[in-house]
This record gives sequence, C-alpha cells and structure tokens, in this order.
Amino acid sequence: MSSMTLYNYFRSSTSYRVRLALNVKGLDFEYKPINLLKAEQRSEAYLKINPLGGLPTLVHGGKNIPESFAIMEYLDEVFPEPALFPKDAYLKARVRQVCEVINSFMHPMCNLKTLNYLEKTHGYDQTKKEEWAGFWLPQGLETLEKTLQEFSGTYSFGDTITMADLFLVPQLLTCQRFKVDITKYPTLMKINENCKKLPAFEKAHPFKQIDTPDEFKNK
Ligand SMILES: N[C@@H](CCC(=O)N[C@@H](CS)C(=O)NCC(=O)O)C(=O)O
Repeated sequence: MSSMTLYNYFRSSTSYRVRLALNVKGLDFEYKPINLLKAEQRSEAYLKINPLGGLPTLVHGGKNIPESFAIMEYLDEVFPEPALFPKDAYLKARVRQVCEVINSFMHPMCNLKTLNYLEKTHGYDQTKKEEWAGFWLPQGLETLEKTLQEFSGTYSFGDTITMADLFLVPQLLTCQRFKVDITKYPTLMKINENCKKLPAFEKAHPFKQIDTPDEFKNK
C-alpha cells in the first residue's frame, strides 16, 4: 500500500493540481474521495485533518498537509526530481506569480463556498454565476496571457513542465465550466494543448478518476 493518501474530489481544481504533481513525479498514492456535493468536506472527521474544510489534503507518513500549494511545494522538496521550479531565483519568482494569480485571485472566485454564498444570500442562479465568473476570471486570464507571452515555450516556462503548468491546466478547465471563452488567449491555449498530451496530465484529468460520475466519463 502507498504511504501517501490524497483526500480529493474528481472535479476539484485544487485536487487536480496535486494529482498532476504526484503524476509528474511518478508517485503512487491512495485516492480517498470526498464528495463536495454531499458536503463531506465539512464532516467532523475531515475537518480534523483540514480545519478550513477544503480539498485536497495529503497524508504522508501519518502527517497531514492541507492546502494544494503547500502540498506541492512539500512534494517538490521531498521528491526533488523532476523539479517543479526553475533554479534561477527570478524565474522561480515568476512561476510563483502565475501560481498566485490562480490560487489567490482566480480560484476563490468560483469556489463552491463562494458560489453557495451568492446563491443563498443573493439568489444567484447558474446564469448569474456565469456572469460573475465572466467578470472575474478574464482578469486573471489576461494577466496570465501577458505574463506567459514573455516566458512560454512548449509549456508555461520554456520547454520544461513547472508548477505554473500544474496550476494553469486545471484553472482553464474551470473557466470552460463557467463558459468563459479561453480561445481569446492564444498562449494559454497553446500551453494547455501541449500539457494535455502528456500521460501525467491525461491520468490526472477529472473525468478519469475513481469518483468520476458515469455522466462525465470518457468525455
Ligand atoms: N487554497 C486551498 C483551497 C481549497 C478549496 O477550497 N478547495 C475547494 C475545491 S477546488 C473546496 O474544497 N471547496 C469546498 C467548499 O467550497 O466548500 C487549496 O489550494 O487547497
């Protein structure tokens, strides 16, 4: 049995990021599904390992690590090959900038708890949620497009997979889910297409997980 357990959910973009990091590094893990739609992330048992009630959480050698970015940096330190950051300090900072735009600005806007709040407090239906996403997410996409025009090759930073790719690909899928037009961003489209061809990305895709409902399988 693997010494690593990932509490995650097929559709959660933060879970998808960590599955990508594990796959890129060739690490085996036990997949523990937590169903967000059944509010399992707020169960007493799960809150003990992740007090904010967010996915994912990694358990390694009996120790819990909540927060996807913290998990991925931990994996990169404990399993250094292949490295997820460039060695150059400036480039490393720019990779982190891309991750932060996604993690701190884009992801929270369409997180389940944000959308649930808008629905319950302000009566938002799906159309209003898509309008909301259509206002916020393109601001992040424009920033990413401008940034990666400068740095991209095959992938976000040159021709080597970095942490930036592991954040970008899941966030683009979220954008599509909320009907945000990603075709306006040619650099992001190119990176997305190139990443999706890699086996590590294919295996981590939300529609290929053990908890993927039949309606999404093989789409
Ligand atoms: N910053 C956290 C965010 C964790 C998070 O909120 N993840 C989402 C799934 S993509 C979640 O569990 N949402 C549950 C909710 O909103 O109730 C991370 O990167 O791990």
